[in-house]
Amino acid sequence: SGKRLRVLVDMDGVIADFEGGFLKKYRARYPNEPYITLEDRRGFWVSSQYGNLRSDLCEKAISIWESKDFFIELEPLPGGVQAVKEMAKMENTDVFICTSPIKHYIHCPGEKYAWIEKHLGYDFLDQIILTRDKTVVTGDVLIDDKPDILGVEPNPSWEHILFTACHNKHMLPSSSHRRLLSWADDWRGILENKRL
Ligand code: DGP
Repeated sequence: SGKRLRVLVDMDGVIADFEGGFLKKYRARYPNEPYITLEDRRGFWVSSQYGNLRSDLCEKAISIWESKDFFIELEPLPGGVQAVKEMAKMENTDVFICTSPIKHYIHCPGEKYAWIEKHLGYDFLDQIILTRDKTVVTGDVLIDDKPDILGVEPNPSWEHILFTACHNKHMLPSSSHRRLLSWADDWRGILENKRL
């Protein structure tokens, strides 16, 4: 058909290595405290799992991503930046980075813009959508590692493609989700399928 395809790509856990960046900085700041390896991560909320390990570790975990330079210093996940650049060059395709900033807003939103400029280039700053509710954003696909994407719109326009991450890889195959196992997986096939 002649219609353009709108692809929404999440940032943390999809193109930026939030989990790896968190663990590295948590261990550096709290070298004598217990931690959860990426292999043992379960559940989307890092602070919940750390709080279950020991109640005071919840706020220690939060202190990491609320710190200056946490978001700008996240490493790109393998293949993510290249895939997004490639996607953006495809015919009849509009790509947006759709990301939820944390509510401690002093550093995070600006550093997310800086990360996009650094890794995807200045022109990509036009493609950023910062929202705490992705259900009100319209699109054909949303590539996101969060298993439950909820908000005020009960029937979002996008199909949620679950991007595999350490915290969701053990989840049983869900009838409501197709998966992208990594950026080496067939994201082009998913896009071509959505164009039909
Ligand atoms: P998104 O990936 O766009 O859904 O954004 C979710 C953000 O929340 C991302 O920056 C990761 C962060 N995050 C991960 N675990 C926790 C947590 O336990 N508490 C809070 N407040 N944020 C978390």
